[in-house]
Amino acid sequence: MKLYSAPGTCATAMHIALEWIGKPYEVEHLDYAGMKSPEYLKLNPSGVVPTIVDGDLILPEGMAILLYLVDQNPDVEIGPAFGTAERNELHRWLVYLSGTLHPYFWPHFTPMRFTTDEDGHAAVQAASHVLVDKALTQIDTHLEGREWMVGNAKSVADAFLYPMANWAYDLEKPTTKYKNIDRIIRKLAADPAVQKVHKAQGTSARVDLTA
Ligand SMILES: N[C@@H](CCC(=O)N[C@@H](CS)C(=O)NCC(=O)O)C(=O)O
Repeated sequence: MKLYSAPGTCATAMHIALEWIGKPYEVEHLDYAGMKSPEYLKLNPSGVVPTIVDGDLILPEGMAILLYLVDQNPDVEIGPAFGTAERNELHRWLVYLSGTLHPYFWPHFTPMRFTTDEDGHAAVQAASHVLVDKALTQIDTHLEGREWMVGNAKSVADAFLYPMANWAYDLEKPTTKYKNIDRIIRKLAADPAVQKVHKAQGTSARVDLTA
Protein backbone atom coordinates (compact mmCIF):
# COMPACT_ATOMS: atom_id res chain seq x y z
CA MET A 1 0.00 0.00 0.00
CA LYS A 2 1.35 3.39 -0.97
CA LEU A 3 -0.10 6.75 0.04
CA TYR A 4 0.65 9.93 -1.88
CA SER A 5 0.42 12.78 0.59
CA ALA A 6 1.79 16.23 1.37
CA PRO A 7 2.66 17.54 4.84
CA GLY A 8 -0.18 19.27 6.68
CA THR A 9 -2.79 18.53 4.02
CA CYS A 10 -6.03 16.56 4.23
CA ALA A 11 -3.97 13.47 3.32
CA THR A 12 -2.71 13.57 6.91
CA ALA A 13 -5.98 11.79 7.76
CA MET A 14 -5.21 8.82 5.53
CA HIS A 15 -1.68 8.68 6.91
CA ILE A 16 -3.11 8.55 10.46
CA ALA A 17 -5.52 5.76 9.43
CA LEU A 18 -2.60 3.75 7.99
CA GLU A 19 -0.72 4.17 11.27
CA TRP A 20 -3.75 3.00 13.24
CA ILE A 21 -4.01 -0.07 11.01
CA GLY A 22 -0.38 -0.88 11.68
CA LYS A 23 0.36 -2.86 8.51
CA PRO A 24 3.38 -1.98 6.35
CA TYR A 25 2.84 0.97 4.03
CA GLU A 26 4.83 3.55 2.15
CA VAL A 27 4.23 7.32 1.96
CA GLU A 28 5.47 9.66 -0.74
CA HIS A 29 5.22 13.35 0.05
CA LEU A 30 4.60 15.41 -3.06
CA ASP A 31 5.19 19.10 -3.55
CA TYR A 32 2.92 21.23 -5.75
CA ALA A 33 4.88 20.42 -8.93
CA GLY A 34 4.78 16.71 -8.08
CA MET A 35 0.98 16.82 -7.77
CA LYS A 36 0.72 18.36 -11.24
CA SER A 37 3.32 16.05 -12.89
CA PRO A 38 2.18 13.88 -15.82
CA GLU A 39 3.06 10.70 -13.88
CA TYR A 40 0.95 11.67 -10.86
CA LEU A 41 -1.96 12.95 -12.98
CA LYS A 42 -2.27 9.40 -14.32
CA LEU A 43 -3.05 8.29 -10.75
CA ASN A 44 -5.08 11.31 -9.70
CA PRO A 45 -6.46 13.36 -12.63
CA SER A 46 -7.33 16.20 -10.20
CA GLY A 47 -3.65 16.66 -9.36
CA VAL A 48 -4.29 16.69 -5.61
CA VAL A 49 -3.44 14.50 -2.65
CA PRO A 50 -4.36 11.96 -1.36
CA THR A 51 -4.16 8.92 -3.61
CA ILE A 52 -3.50 5.35 -2.56
CA VAL A 53 -2.17 2.55 -4.69
CA ASP A 54 -2.81 -0.96 -3.39
CA GLY A 55 -1.83 -3.62 -5.89
CA ASP A 56 -3.94 -2.93 -8.98
CA LEU A 57 -6.14 -0.44 -7.13
CA ILE A 58 -5.52 3.26 -7.74
CA LEU A 59 -7.84 5.26 -5.50
CA PRO A 60 -7.98 9.07 -5.30
CA GLU A 61 -10.44 11.00 -3.05
CA GLY A 62 -9.87 11.03 0.69
CA MET A 63 -13.29 9.83 1.71
CA ALA A 64 -13.18 6.85 -0.66
CA ILE A 65 -9.73 5.96 0.68
CA LEU A 66 -10.86 6.12 4.31
CA LEU A 67 -13.86 3.86 3.65
CA TYR A 68 -11.62 1.44 1.73
CA LEU A 69 -9.23 1.28 4.70
CA VAL A 70 -12.10 0.68 7.15
CA ASP A 71 -13.55 -2.15 5.06
CA GLN A 72 -10.19 -3.78 4.34
CA ASN A 73 -9.35 -3.86 8.03
CA PRO A 74 -12.46 -4.90 10.00
CA ASP A 75 -10.29 -6.24 12.82
CA VAL A 76 -8.72 -2.83 13.55
CA GLU A 77 -11.91 -0.92 14.39
CA ILE A 78 -11.28 2.41 12.75
CA GLY A 79 -14.91 2.68 11.68
CA PRO A 80 -18.22 0.89 12.20
CA ALA A 81 -19.13 -2.14 10.09
CA PHE A 82 -21.26 -1.80 6.96
CA GLY A 83 -24.99 -2.20 7.65
CA THR A 84 -24.94 -0.73 11.17
CA ALA A 85 -26.62 2.51 12.23
CA GLU A 86 -23.24 3.90 13.25
CA ARG A 87 -21.92 3.23 9.74
CA ASN A 88 -24.59 5.60 8.41
CA GLU A 89 -23.30 8.18 10.88
CA LEU A 90 -19.77 7.61 9.61
CA HIS A 91 -20.94 8.23 6.03
CA ARG A 92 -22.75 11.36 7.13
CA TRP A 93 -19.69 12.89 8.78
CA LEU A 94 -17.19 11.83 6.14
CA VAL A 95 -19.40 13.43 3.49
CA TYR A 96 -19.73 16.58 5.59
CA LEU A 97 -15.99 16.84 6.19
CA SER A 98 -15.08 16.04 2.59
CA GLY A 99 -17.87 17.88 0.82
CA THR A 100 -18.60 20.87 3.08
CA LEU A 101 -15.87 21.74 5.59
CA HIS A 102 -12.94 20.97 3.28
CA PRO A 103 -14.18 23.05 0.31
CA TYR A 104 -14.98 25.93 2.68
CA PHE A 105 -11.20 26.20 3.26
CA TRP A 106 -10.28 26.37 -0.42
CA PRO A 107 -10.87 30.13 -0.85
CA HIS A 108 -8.78 30.64 2.31
CA PHE A 109 -5.77 28.75 0.90
CA THR A 110 -6.15 29.63 -2.79
CA PRO A 111 -8.15 32.89 -3.04
CA MET A 112 -6.74 33.47 -6.55
CA ARG A 113 -8.86 30.54 -7.77
CA PHE A 114 -12.07 32.16 -6.51
CA THR A 115 -11.79 35.68 -7.86
CA THR A 116 -10.31 37.26 -10.96
CA ASP A 117 -9.86 40.47 -8.95
CA GLU A 118 -6.27 40.59 -7.75
CA ASP A 119 -7.30 43.03 -5.03
CA GLY A 120 -10.15 40.77 -3.92
CA HIS A 121 -8.22 37.99 -2.18
CA ALA A 122 -8.80 39.26 1.36
CA ALA A 123 -12.55 39.51 0.72
CA VAL A 124 -12.67 35.95 -0.64
CA GLN A 125 -10.75 34.72 2.39
CA ALA A 126 -13.10 36.56 4.73
CA ALA A 127 -16.06 34.83 3.08
CA SER A 128 -14.26 31.48 3.52
CA HIS A 129 -13.82 32.17 7.23
CA VAL A 130 -17.54 32.77 7.69
CA LEU A 131 -18.30 29.40 6.07
CA VAL A 132 -15.59 27.58 8.04
CA ASP A 133 -17.05 29.02 11.24
CA LYS A 134 -20.51 27.77 10.24
CA ALA A 135 -19.24 24.23 9.64
CA LEU A 136 -16.99 24.10 12.72
CA THR A 137 -19.89 25.35 14.85
CA GLN A 138 -22.08 22.53 13.54
CA ILE A 139 -19.37 19.95 14.28
CA ASP A 140 -18.67 21.44 17.72
CA THR A 141 -22.38 21.23 18.59
CA HIS A 142 -22.46 17.60 17.44
CA LEU A 143 -19.47 16.82 19.66
CA GLU A 144 -21.09 18.20 22.83
CA GLY A 145 -21.07 15.35 25.36
CA ARG A 146 -19.35 13.00 22.91
CA GLU A 147 -15.90 11.47 23.02
CA TRP A 148 -15.56 11.01 19.24
CA MET A 149 -17.27 12.00 15.99
CA VAL A 150 -19.09 8.68 15.50
CA GLY A 151 -20.41 6.32 18.19
CA ASN A 152 -18.20 5.74 21.22
CA ALA A 153 -14.93 4.94 19.50
CA LYS A 154 -12.33 6.82 17.53
CA SER A 155 -12.72 6.39 13.78
CA VAL A 156 -11.48 7.68 10.46
CA ALA A 157 -13.96 10.58 10.87
CA ASP A 158 -11.79 11.88 13.73
CA ALA A 159 -8.68 11.39 11.60
CA PHE A 160 -10.34 13.40 8.80
CA LEU A 161 -11.30 16.19 11.21
CA TYR A 162 -7.71 16.41 12.51
CA PRO A 163 -5.96 18.23 9.62
CA MET A 164 -8.93 20.52 8.95
CA ALA A 165 -9.28 21.54 12.59
CA ASN A 166 -5.51 22.12 12.63
CA TRP A 167 -5.81 24.58 9.71
CA ALA A 168 -8.34 26.59 11.70
CA TYR A 169 -5.95 27.22 14.62
CA ASP A 170 -4.52 30.01 12.44
CA LEU A 171 -7.82 31.79 11.75
CA GLU A 172 -9.06 34.87 13.59
CA LYS A 173 -11.60 32.57 15.28
CA PRO A 174 -9.18 29.74 16.09
CA THR A 175 -10.04 26.12 16.86
CA THR A 176 -9.57 26.78 20.59
CA LYS A 177 -12.91 28.65 20.43
CA TYR A 178 -14.67 25.39 19.49
CA LYS A 179 -14.10 23.66 22.80
CA ASN A 180 -15.35 20.20 21.83
CA ILE A 181 -13.31 20.10 18.62
CA ASP A 182 -10.25 21.39 20.47
CA ARG A 183 -10.72 18.65 23.10
CA ILE A 184 -10.74 15.93 20.44
CA ILE A 185 -7.80 17.42 18.54
CA ARG A 186 -5.82 17.42 21.81
CA LYS A 187 -6.60 13.72 22.30
CA LEU A 188 -5.53 12.95 18.75
CA ALA A 189 -2.37 15.04 19.03
CA ALA A 190 -1.37 12.94 22.06
CA ASP A 191 -1.92 9.68 20.13
CA PRO A 192 1.48 8.05 19.33
CA ALA A 193 0.25 7.17 15.82
CA VAL A 194 -0.55 10.82 15.12
CA GLN A 195 2.81 11.89 16.55
CA LYS A 196 4.51 9.41 14.21
CA VAL A 197 2.69 10.97 11.26
CA HIS A 198 3.81 14.47 12.30
CA LYS A 199 7.39 13.22 12.53
CA ALA A 200 7.22 11.65 9.05
CA GLN A 201 5.79 14.92 7.69
CA GLY A 202 8.21 17.19 9.50
CA THR A 203 5.22 18.96 11.05
CA SER A 204 4.14 19.52 14.65
CA ALA A 205 0.87 19.26 16.53
CA ARG A 206 -0.91 22.63 16.66
CA VAL A 207 -1.88 22.22 20.31
CA ASP A 208 0.41 22.54 23.29
CA LEU A 209 -0.01 19.21 25.04
CA THR A 210 1.62 20.49 28.21
CA ALA A 211 -0.99 23.28 28.57
N1 LIG B 1 -11.73 16.01 -3.45
C1 LIG B 1 -10.36 15.77 -3.05
C2 LIG B 1 -9.73 17.08 -2.66
C3 LIG B 1 -8.30 16.90 -2.21
C4 LIG B 1 -7.58 18.23 -2.01
O1 LIG B 1 -8.14 19.32 -2.19
N2 LIG B 1 -6.33 18.12 -1.59
C5 LIG B 1 -5.52 19.31 -1.41
C6 LIG B 1 -4.71 19.19 -0.13
S1 LIG B 1 -5.73 19.28 1.32
C7 LIG B 1 -4.55 19.44 -2.55
O2 LIG B 1 -3.87 18.50 -2.89
N3 LIG B 1 -4.48 20.64 -3.15
C8 LIG B 1 -3.60 20.93 -4.26
C9 LIG B 1 -4.29 21.81 -5.26
O3 LIG B 1 -5.48 22.13 -5.06
O4 LIG B 1 -3.65 22.16 -6.23
C10 LIG B 1 -10.33 14.79 -1.88
O5 LIG B 1 -11.19 14.88 -0.99
O6 LIG B 1 -9.43 13.93 -1.85
